[in-house]
Amino acid sequence: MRHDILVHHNTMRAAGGALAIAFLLGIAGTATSEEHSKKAGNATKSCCAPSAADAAPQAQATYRRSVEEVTIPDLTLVRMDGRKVALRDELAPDTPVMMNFIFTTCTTICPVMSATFSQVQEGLGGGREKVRMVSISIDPEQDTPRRLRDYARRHEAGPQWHFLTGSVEQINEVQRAFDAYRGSKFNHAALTFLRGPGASQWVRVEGLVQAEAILTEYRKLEVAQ
Ligand SMILES: [Cu+2]
Repeated sequence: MRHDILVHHNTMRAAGGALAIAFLLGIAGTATSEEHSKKAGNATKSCCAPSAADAAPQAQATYRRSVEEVTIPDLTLVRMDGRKVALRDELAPDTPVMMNFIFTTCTTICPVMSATFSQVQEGLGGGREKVRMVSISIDPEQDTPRRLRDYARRHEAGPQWHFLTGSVEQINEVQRAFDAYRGSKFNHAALTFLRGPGASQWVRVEGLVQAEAILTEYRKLEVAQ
């Protein structure tokens, strides 16, 4: 069961304003998670199929926030350094975690989300050492550890930011656990998940959010401890 809250940033930037409003029109007023998922799915389709929305995806100031219980699947994935790692260790319970799903050849929302994560680590400054950032590829057949390393370098990922891949089945299982599975990589949603140390609940942020929003959510987690 999730409790959805639509978060409005009063610092909405002029450049992002129109997009944020469009985003609001797209999802505002959804009453249930189910309906919301449907809308999120539609939004995703317009993201990755050729359409006007493809032109220039930008981070937005408004997003949907919910809190959910997630059972992390007991899987061994492959990190970009080639090492096999237990997903449950990568999402270490004693460390705050920020997580997203991406694939390296995406030309729509993933580059934006990765640029945002890059800005988030920047914004954390020295505090970045405390956090674990995890990007899981939803295109494991293409995204070899080597490709992930190149991608990480492009986004100037620090040592706290891990990229994971695995088999298609494994990756689908992880996505299902986070209610992020949309049938194929061409139909994926802009989602960021955050969890405080030792917490079982995850904050789910839906939308192509700005780094500032993720930092705000992260600080809330820190305060909550
Ligand atoms: Cu993408």
